This record gives sequence, structure tokens and C-alpha cells, in this order.
Amino acid sequence: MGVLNVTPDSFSDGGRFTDPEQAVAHGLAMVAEGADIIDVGGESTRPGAEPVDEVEERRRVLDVVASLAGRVAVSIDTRHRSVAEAAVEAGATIVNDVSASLWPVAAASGVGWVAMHMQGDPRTMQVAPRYDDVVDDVVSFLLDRVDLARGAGVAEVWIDPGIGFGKTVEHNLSLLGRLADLVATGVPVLVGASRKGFLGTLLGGAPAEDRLEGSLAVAVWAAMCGVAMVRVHDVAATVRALRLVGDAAFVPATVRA
Ligand code: PMM
Repeated sequence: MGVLNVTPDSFSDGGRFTDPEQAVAHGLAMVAEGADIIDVGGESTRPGAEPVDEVEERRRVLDVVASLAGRVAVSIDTRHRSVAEAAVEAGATIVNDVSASLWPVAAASGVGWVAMHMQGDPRTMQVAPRYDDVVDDVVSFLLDRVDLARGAGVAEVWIDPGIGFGKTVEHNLSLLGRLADLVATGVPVLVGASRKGFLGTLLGGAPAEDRLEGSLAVAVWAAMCGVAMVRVHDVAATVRALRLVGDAAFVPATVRA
């Protein structure tokens, strides 16, 4: 899944793709690099971000979704019902829902749905995140949401631990270390760690544009844990890394499968 943030203020690519033509071109470039899905978002959810007016969010994303849909599978990254509905109308086939609350939109329109875990909201989520056991808490939250969505008739459901959303570095590492627990639920798992802040911390303070090795390491680790999809900015490098490991003779066939 290639990240296409049509926002002025996302932490790593904010402001680069606010022009719809540039955004579509970047989306198609990621497809050429090997992305299967383009994830279009019009509201930054970075820590501390202020909410965006839904009219403005729709204005940012709809033309881009409409241009890309039909050429590639498009997901809409939003926590707002009206944005999800309009994007599906424009051709998006997955609602990538960082609020884990929009399954009724997916149920009503017959599209896929990603339930991502977040503690709190983007403005305050990094202030003092707390869990009993972060992995158990996240898994049980997500499984509750999966039941609700499936009960409402959503056929394609994904779960995502929400790396960086109300989580300390230790919380993120616990979730990544126990990705097998999420995979064991049997629900396909999506992980988005690309260029995130905890990688900067682990890489000795590296800025967002200098976290490629960390992003690739996590993508490869996630795939080897059985994660079905990774959400990334650096599509070409990620596809190369995943193919290298997936095709490499040193990886036992049982692990590759
Ligand atoms: N992370 C961001 C935005 N949307 N969606 C899912 N499903 N999982 C994520 O981890 C996720 C997301 C924030 O990252 P960005 O600002 O680089 O888009």
C-alpha cells in the first residue's frame, strides 16, 4: 500500500502533493514501482495535528481518488464518515479507518474496511499513552471491531495495530515484536511503520527523510511474521526488499509461504 497524503502538513510528505495532478502522478509512479493499493489521505493524523474541516478534506481527496480509481485500487484514509462515503462514491474500494468506527459505511457500500487501533485522538494521543498489556489490549479492541463489522455484513476486514497512534517507543516495539499475535487472529493484518517517529528515535534522531533503513527493516520483519500488507512511502525500495527476502533461497520454503 503506497501512501499518498494530499495534505499541507503530514510529517514526512506534507505539502508535496497538494496539487491534484502531482498527487495523481505520484500515485501512478508508486503503482509502477509495485504498489497494489494507493492510500489517499486528506487529513494529517501526525501527533499534535489539528482536525481538518470535512469540506476541506473532501475537496483535497475526491478528484485524486476519482482519477486513480479504475487504474489502481484506492483506499481512503479518513476518520470522517462523509469523506469515506464521498470517496467510495468516487471509486475507492477500501475505507482505511484510523478511528475504527466507520464500518457502517463499508457495510452500506460493500467495500473493504481497515480497522486501525488508536488511543485518544491525534491532538493528544502521544501525551501519556497507557495500557495494561499493549498487545492484548490492541488485539481485543480490534477483534471487537471486527465482530461488529462482520456482523453488519462487511466481507473484507483488515486489522492494523496503529503504530505511533497513542503509543510510546516501547509500545510500538512490543506490538512489532508480537505481530504473530495479530496474525494468529486469522484476520489479515496491515502495518504502517514507514518513516515514523519511533524509527527516528531508534536511528539516533534521524529526521523523517532519513529513516529508510528502519522502514525497510520493519516491512521485512512484518512480512516474515505473516503480515499481509505494509503501508509505505518508499514503494520501490520496499518492493525490492520484500522480493529479495521472499525469493531468496536462504529463506526456508515454509517461511516464504
Ligand atoms: N499511519 C498514518 C496514517 N494512516 N493508516 C493505517 N491503516 N495505518 C497506519 O499506520 C497509518 C494510517 C500516519 O502516517 P502518515 O502521516 O505517513 O500518513
